Amino acid sequence: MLKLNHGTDILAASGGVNSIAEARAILTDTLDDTNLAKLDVIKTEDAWVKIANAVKLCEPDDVFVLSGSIQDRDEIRRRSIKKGEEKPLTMKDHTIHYDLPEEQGRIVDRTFYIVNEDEDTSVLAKTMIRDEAMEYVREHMRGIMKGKTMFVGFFSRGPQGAKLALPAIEISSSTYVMHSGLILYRNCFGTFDDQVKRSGTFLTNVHSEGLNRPEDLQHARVFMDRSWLTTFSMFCTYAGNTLLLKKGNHRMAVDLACYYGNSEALSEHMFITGMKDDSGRITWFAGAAPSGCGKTTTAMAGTDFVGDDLAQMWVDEDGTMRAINPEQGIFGIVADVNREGDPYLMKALREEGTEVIWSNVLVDDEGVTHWMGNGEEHPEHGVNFQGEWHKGKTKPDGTEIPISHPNARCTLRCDAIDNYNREHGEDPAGVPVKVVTYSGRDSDTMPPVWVGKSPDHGVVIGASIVSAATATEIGASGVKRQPWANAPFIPGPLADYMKVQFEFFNSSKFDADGQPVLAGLNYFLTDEARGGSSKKLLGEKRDVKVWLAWLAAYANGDVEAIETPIGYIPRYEDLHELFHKVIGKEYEWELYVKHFSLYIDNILSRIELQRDAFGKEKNLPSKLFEVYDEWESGLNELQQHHGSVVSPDQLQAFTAAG
Ligand code: SAT
Ligand code: MN
Repeated sequence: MLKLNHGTDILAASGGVNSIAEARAILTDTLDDTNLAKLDVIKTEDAWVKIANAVKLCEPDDVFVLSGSIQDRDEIRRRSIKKGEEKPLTMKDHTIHYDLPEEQGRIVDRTFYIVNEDEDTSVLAKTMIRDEAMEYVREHMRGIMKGKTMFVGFFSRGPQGAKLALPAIEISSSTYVMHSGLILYRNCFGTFDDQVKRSGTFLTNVHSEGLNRPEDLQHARVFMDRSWLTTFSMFCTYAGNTLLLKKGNHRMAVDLACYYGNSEALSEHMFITGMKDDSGRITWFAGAAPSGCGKTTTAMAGTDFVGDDLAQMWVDEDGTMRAINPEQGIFGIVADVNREGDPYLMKALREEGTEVIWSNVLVDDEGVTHWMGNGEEHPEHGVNFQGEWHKGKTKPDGTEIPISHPNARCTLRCDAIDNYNREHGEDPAGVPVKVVTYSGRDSDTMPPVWVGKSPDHGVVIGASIVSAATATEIGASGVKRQPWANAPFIPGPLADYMKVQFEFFNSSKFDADGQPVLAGLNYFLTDEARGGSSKKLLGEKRDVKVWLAWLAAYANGDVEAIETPIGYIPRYEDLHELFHKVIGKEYEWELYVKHFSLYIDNILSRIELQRDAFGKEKNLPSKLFEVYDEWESGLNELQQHHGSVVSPDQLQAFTAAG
């Protein structure tokens, strides 16, 4: 259980402001008339107290309240360029921001949940005891904004009024962070009080980049105070560490859904997208994937895109599962974004008319951006995430420096993307999700798509996501477990989260039509793993549309499927037709056999890996192991009849006979 408002409130204890009267006195003293008049719109007293405490702790020279007006937005952009956090590019409304070369991603090793002595947390989470974290905040954030302006913005994580939308305050001395916030989140300055009343709470985020020097990075920290719904971030700039509306608040949303959501709410690391068929029917999807495993690509493959990173989902009174995107923009990896695979995104990035903040890509002499895998010609030199760059430039260890960092990003609003469905994306009612997908990066085991036989099986598919390990993470088996692709953001014990997953998807409130189909997806099977000799993938980006189209057809009862011990897989004739119809591609039988034969030894050892790892966790629902048992005994029986590699036609015959 998570106890809210438990233990010392670090922000309040560090700032020393405990009443609205004190808060008013301090803010009246610090803010100029214009900004005080803006803040007067906010009636939520607790918000004043939080802001006053941030002022007392960080000691900024002045405070800028973001009203969300066009003038205020322009002012943030202007200041960001003046301050040097962003530089203008040749394309109108495009800017470039660089994070320090050593801070090109989430600083997982310096990210901690602040916990009370008596609290249970996930074994995967790094935690720090409240008193120690308070010491750290006091020592390192005291006066961190001296000589700087503190910006304060009011945002809604979700369409305003939506059941699971959460209001949040973002406080930062970084213009880049505030500018990103304005693009990625819905400003709710004028309605903040109503949003707080509706949701019963709000989240608070306090960040400062400090002097933004490489030598300070060792002191950089990201703290999530679970009990007081407050985050602290210091000495860093990468948005995943600083714009805590994103992953910082996602972690709190996971906590709130898990412990206060009555098993009818989920907060997931998922895209949301729709597939429209010939009749005009849209089938809505939500899908989990770890960072860098095709989540944005899948989202964009839909005809009706809604979100690419996060989803707040609930069991609705109308018997459906509903999802909203807490964000209104994308902070997307640009590596491998190209015309062929991502036409809509490329259009928004390469044609005038969209406001874009680029980060950590190469800028050439003409002020044009370039990145790896963009399918365009690259310049010989320019400036990138590590400074001056020329072709062949190497690091001290001799390895070549790529043109852009693999985690280089673009920040833009969803409605700049042609397939964004604004009507549904902005609807507080959310979209009714029919299909939930779970995918990772699996080179040799699971087929491109398979459907769980029951809600319980689907939950276990989600629990069993894996991704290829990076060079430094390779374990005995070379794969990294990524439960629900959400594990880095689950603060409490995994057992609590898993229990809610089982209860949610088995909810009796779903009507027959509203019960979502839960499926696995895998785009990363290699030729090598299916008897070939190359490491090439057995597929291409555009195939994603077909996998989604098949899932939509399956979920709507338009196609039959082949039953296997681990779930249902597509029939050849349906895929053959869909490949033609959706992407005009001839889908050969030989490729189908490679895609959908079950490699039983691989699957069994994968189940063993999961069983061993989960076996070390406390109090997991026994259902998890029961589903693994069921899969294993089915696979063993199949193997006795057909050997270790079972083709789809053997599977069909086996089920027919069985
Ligand atoms: O670094 S973040 O987690 O914020 C971005 C992402 O990978 O989704
Ligand atoms: Mn993400």
